[in-house]
Amino acid sequence: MPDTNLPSLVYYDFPTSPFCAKVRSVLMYQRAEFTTVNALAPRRWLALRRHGTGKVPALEIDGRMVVDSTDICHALDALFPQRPVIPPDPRERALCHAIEEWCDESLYFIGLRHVWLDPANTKMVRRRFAPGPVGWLAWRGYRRLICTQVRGQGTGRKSDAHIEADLRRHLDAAEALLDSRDFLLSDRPWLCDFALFGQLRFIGFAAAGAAALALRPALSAYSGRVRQACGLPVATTHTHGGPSGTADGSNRGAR
Ligand SMILES: N[C@@H](CCC(=O)N[C@@H](CS)C(=O)NCC(=O)O)C(=O)O
Repeated sequence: MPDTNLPSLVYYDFPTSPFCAKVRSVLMYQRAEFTTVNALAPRRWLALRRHGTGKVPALEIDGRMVVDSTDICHALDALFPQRPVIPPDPRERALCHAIEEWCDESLYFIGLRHVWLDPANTKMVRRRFAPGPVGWLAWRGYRRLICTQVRGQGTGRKSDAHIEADLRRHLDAAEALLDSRDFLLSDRPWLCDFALFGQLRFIGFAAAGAAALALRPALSAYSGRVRQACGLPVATTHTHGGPSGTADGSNRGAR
């Protein structure tokens, strides 16, 4: 018989999104029971536009739509106190927040630029959309949206060499933060770890990102530890091309 004390969780997912990887890994870490839905199916997408920001991830908790990966993870932290993701100590909590924001608001744009603006990845991205003219139009429209975002934010206006140096500095920082620890703040993962895991995974989908990460075995081992904590298979995570899921929203290879 289903446990009626458990909340009903309906998770709006897209396999390649770094923010979805963050929330999905938190859900799995917490051993939550949830239903995953295709966020790009027209009916779901309309629900997202009506009740949220129109972005993924989103999580319906007992019928209440929560949007933005940070808000979702805070809501999950409250729902599953036996496996918290927000540190109780105020200083650790503040650090966790600052690192999470760095991942979400800074690292993300490097991944976005690599994946969408580097011609080396065009074919890989196009394959995620349906074949034929409708898929082509969807890909073109989404690409235009992303290019506008990345150029407006500034990362899309930098040269390849500039971005390479930025990424190197970020990855140096991630390695230095880890030092000899298993996770960023302690011997167990907190929300900042799930955020970094999601962005490293996304950066690794791009050819240049995968090449940069291949030189960082400490970061690959770290991603492996996060996966293990979530009960995910410890596979090679930084693989150019990413999971096999497609932009039709199917969840094949979402992990
Ligand atoms: N701050 C948001 C960012 C979410 C986000 O940008 N999601 C992207 C996918 S990676 C999206 O839905 N983009 C579609 C759009 O901008 O319309 C979060 O943490 O959830």
